[in-house]
Amino acid sequence: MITTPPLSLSAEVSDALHGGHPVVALESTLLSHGLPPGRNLEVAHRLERAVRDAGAVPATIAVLDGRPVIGLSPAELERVCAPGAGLDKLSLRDLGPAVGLGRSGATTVASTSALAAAAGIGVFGTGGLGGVHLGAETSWDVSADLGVLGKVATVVVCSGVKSVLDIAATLEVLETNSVPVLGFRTDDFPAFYLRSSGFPVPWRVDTAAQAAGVVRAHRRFADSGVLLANPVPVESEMDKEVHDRLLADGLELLRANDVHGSDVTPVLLEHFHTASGGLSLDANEELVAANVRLAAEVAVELAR
Ligand code: PSU
Ligand code: MN
Repeated sequence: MITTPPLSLSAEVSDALHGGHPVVALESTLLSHGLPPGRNLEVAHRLERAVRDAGAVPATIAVLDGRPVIGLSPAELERVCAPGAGLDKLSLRDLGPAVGLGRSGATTVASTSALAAAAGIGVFGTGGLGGVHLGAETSWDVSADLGVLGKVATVVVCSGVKSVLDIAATLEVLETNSVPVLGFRTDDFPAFYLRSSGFPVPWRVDTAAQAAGVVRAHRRFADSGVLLANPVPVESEMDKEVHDRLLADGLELLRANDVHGSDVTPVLLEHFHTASGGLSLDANEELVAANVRLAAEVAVELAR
């Protein structure tokens, strides 16, 4: 008989879910593939603290030795963040193989959303969403994050998508997938390090309670997710000229080294972090921290 390991929920997360308390899912790819070792563990702890301070229980998600873990223990968090952890980046298509073969890996927005929903967690805070890559008309590189958001009833709080992506096309695909995009206290869709991508959001909310009201109403009409787009805090936004230069160099680096597919985001992030002398790391950390705090506030509203 073929058996699949069940979800491994931490006692704290399990108790919170049974008691109807707010829980916020957190992904592990941004830690293992998006931030340097050392810094990633500090950020991981900070994110969990931010969720707790806002009155919710954090559930950081990863696959460890074939077990889908919902709510990593401190030791498991250290393992995911360790230098040379060598974890695979697991999108939703990779969950079956990783679990079936007993492997370990970090979860993306797509796989974290799916695992969180399976565990009964409906709110998820992260940094940036995957999207439609520039040149997708020939490469077909469209992140599974977009398709999964179209199918999983989750709320993803993020700072939009990076300008390395085709932002107009990404917004179109979100529309096709019936994913409402809400700007939090903004009329512009954010571009990760920058507060504005130059593209408007279709809807704006100004409070967590309003966001929760929209989510509840959306649930009556569709099973798709909701994207709550929260711009990087003003004081942490990158200088636009520096950003544009790093982006142009980064795109050239990707071309020169023939980087494709799931390696694009990690390679580009690494380039930004080194070439900006750490400025982009600070922006990255601050925006994720703000997003998970907002996610917790929305989870608290939804649990009322
Ligand atoms: N954007 C970021 N940082 C990240 C990612 C995206 O600014 O770490 C990660 C997220 O886990 C996201 C994934 O779900 O990359 C998308 O990868 P791909 O484009 O290969 O689907
Ligand atoms: Mn891709």
